[in-house]
Amino acid sequence: MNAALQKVRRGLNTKLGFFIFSVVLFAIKSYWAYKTKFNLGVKGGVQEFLLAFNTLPATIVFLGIALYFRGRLSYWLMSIINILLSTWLFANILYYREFSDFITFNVIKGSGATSNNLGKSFLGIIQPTDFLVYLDAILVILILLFHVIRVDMRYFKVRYAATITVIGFALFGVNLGMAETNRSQLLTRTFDNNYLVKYLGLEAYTIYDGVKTTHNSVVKSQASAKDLSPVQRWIKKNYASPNIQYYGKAKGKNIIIIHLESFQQFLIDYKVNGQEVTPNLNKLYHSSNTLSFDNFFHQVGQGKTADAEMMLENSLFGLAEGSAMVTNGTTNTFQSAPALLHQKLGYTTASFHGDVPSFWNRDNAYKSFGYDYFFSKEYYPTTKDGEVGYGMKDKIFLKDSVHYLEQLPQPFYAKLITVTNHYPYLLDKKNKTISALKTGDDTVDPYVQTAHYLDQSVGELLNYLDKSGLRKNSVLILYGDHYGISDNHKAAIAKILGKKSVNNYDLAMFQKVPFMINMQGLKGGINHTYGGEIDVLPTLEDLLGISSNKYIQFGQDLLSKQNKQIVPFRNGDWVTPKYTKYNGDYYYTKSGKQIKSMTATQKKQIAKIQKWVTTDLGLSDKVMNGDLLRFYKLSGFKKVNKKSYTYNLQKALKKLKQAQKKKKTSVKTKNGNKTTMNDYSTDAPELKNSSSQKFPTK
Ligand code: GP9
Ligand code: MN
Repeated sequence: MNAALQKVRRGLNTKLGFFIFSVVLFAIKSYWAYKTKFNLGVKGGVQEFLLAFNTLPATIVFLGIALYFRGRLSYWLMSIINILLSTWLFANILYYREFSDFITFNVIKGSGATSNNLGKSFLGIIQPTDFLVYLDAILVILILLFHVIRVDMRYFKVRYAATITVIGFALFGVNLGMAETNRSQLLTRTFDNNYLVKYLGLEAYTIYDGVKTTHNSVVKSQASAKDLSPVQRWIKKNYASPNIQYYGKAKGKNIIIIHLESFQQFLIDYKVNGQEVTPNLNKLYHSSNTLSFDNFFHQVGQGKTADAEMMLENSLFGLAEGSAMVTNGTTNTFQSAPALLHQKLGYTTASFHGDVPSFWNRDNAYKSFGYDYFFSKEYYPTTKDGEVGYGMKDKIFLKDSVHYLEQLPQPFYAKLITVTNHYPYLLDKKNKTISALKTGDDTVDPYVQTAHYLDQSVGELLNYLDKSGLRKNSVLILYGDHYGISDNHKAAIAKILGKKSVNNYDLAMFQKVPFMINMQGLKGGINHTYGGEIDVLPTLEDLLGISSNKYIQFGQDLLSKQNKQIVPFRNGDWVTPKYTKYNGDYYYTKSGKQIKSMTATQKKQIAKIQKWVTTDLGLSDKVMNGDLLRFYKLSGFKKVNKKSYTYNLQKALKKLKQAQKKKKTSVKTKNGNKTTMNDYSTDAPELKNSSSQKFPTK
């Protein structure tokens, strides 16, 4: 035994021995992290093997860099590289916990837009065991500091170092080969980052992502007008012509979009201890003047809220990675809802959000979309204790938004983006008026409490709309932007659904979010059409009577009889009324039964759906990545001039004042220039002495 230990020690006293020791520790650590910190969906022996094996090549190559250096420097360099790689792993663990995905260069590039807030939620989600990713680095450093081993000062030939690098690359070759056999087109299909990490490891994934990001900027410079032809053909072929029963029914009405943050469909009619979580939304959902969709899915990728916005404003998908609003929002040309409605129908357009304007690059992207106004946090009075998580509490936000809403010349298109019902569902005691769930998962349990708060906030807004008379000439559109409970919380989801466990079918159906259109005189009811966020704009265009197959939009009017009812998820999975594909498994949509072996006909049908989904997403990506709308002349539409928009507080307030003089149709003007805010009542405890609220004037 002693002799063996001696041998190990002697081995560690050589540089090569120390290197191997570091590599093995790092590989074990990475494997541990893959197994416990991520949800990579490893299935079968080959994948299990690769998950362990893929930790080696990159570690050998990266730590091996130190071998090219001499003496002590070489040892310390190895430790520094270890710390850097570990930090990258650490960052990914945190990011993954929030977004179920890995960090991409596009996310980093856009971090100026998101960093304001990410820190806040990350602090709340760190777990003590996350720090174990530094364990091996610390161990190695202690060994060096306390001279447990001798530093091998001998010259390590470059030839040997190069051999080790080559071994690293060769092992990577083996890794890639095995991965490709198990999963063909791994690198060409870029739908899922989880696959890349599962098969190739985090480091290889990162490098791949870097190459792709560089490639993307090249793509833009190479794109040309002729790339539009396949897109136009596709759009024409898939155009679903409007439904005469609804066509133009909302003409001239204000459009009020209420963005329900992280709000899932299961909350509708859901009860906790016999108490309805969302009584106001339930009422709206069942109203005979509301078109409510019960097979409507979110389709966001990493861009979450931003992707939802991108789809709703443009009927273009977000990207497979990062947020299109961040990477392309500033630079691309768009033909978005605000600009269309303004140019075609004379709408005043505004977005409202109680967060900083830079988040998701809204302050730039909204200009490209043609939003006349963007009322972000700085436009609102500061209320003591008035914020939680990402921004203003919904009750305060919605109430204070009316101050601007009533000043918008009508008809207006206004989007109110709530935020309190956002992970990790923080809310102070005085605002909690329903019990938490009892799934035992601390991040899931308070979800219903913030959802309940959001519902009350919407209830208060609806009361105001009724009282002020605004409701009569407005269409309300409500939608949940994406899931609130991610797939990582399977046990809790099972409890919520009253099941023992959940499979991929349950998870797919768990991606449903509400979509409601409410308007006096609208023939409502629960509509079972399968659709998603990409379809909202074409549906709205139908209601406004401006539907056209000339727009480059990828959605289909949900009211159209020709709707195809194929709902692509951003990662290439999909739902149709007949089949569902989620995480590689197939199901019958109606019964939820898994399709284990397919008949030849089924194979054909499913391949056809897959092809449609891949083409749809692929062409939308072409438009986005290639900035193709810059080449597209939409008749009767003038290219948005971003420079003519400003969201600077002083300038915008001045502009709003002038606009009301020019077009005397705002609610306030019509009310004899008196505010209608007295029609708004809220029980927000923070606003008990609301007379002291001061809006910025200049
Ligand atoms: C922040 C908010 C959150 O402004 O919109 O975005 P999300 O994290 O849901 O994408
Ligand atoms: Mn969101």
